[in-house]
Amino acid sequence: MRLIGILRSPYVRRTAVSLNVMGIPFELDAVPVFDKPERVTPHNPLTRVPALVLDDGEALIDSSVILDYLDEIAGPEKRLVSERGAERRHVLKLTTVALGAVDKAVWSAYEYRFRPAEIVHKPWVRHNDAQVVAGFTYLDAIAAKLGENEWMAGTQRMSQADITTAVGFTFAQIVRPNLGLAEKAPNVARFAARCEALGPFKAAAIPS
Ligand SMILES: N[C@@H](CCC(=O)N[C@@H](CS)C(=O)NCC(=O)O)C(=O)O
Repeated sequence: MRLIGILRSPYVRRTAVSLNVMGIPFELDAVPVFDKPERVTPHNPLTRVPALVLDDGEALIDSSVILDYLDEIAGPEKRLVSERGAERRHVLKLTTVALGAVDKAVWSAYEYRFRPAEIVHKPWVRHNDAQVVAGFTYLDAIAAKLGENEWMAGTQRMSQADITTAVGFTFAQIVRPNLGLAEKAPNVARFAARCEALGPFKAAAIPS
């Protein structure tokens, strides 16, 4: 299978890290979507990444949909969101908080990236940034209680909540450095550093 998109995208990266954790081989096709949209559109009518092109040519789009498919093919021992029950709901809730914080960091960052400086709407940036901080503060209270080998949603092994939290935090720190996230969410910072030191994360490191 071929994963289209660059690892600087948190959506692409959480997919790549998940593939690594599950031990599913893939080829990364590092297409920068804004520079080469023509490489993405044939696989996604919205021209967004990630897209995952399967060996038979079928293209899956949107990281959450791709991860759902990967959980399906990985089987019960390797899936990153439990199949049912309270554990599934808890993993999905924490994943959604982390992903929402990522979305909001993207929205703030895009405001500066795509608008001329004189029409950046600061109240909107502040609104989004507050949600980034709120999301990671919520996760911080959970990370504060974790032992060295414990996981965010209390699962026996790493779940999607861990991957999205760590990938999301690393990304948010890069694109919103002025938010002081390491000080506001020190336990998530420590947890993200722990995850980033693991092989599946290092194998999908953000190129410098
Ligand atoms: N909900 C989507 C978000 C994907 C997304 O926004 N990707 C960005 C790259 S970080 C993108 O393709 N942006 C291009 C655009 O929206 O025009 C997912 O989880 O995959």
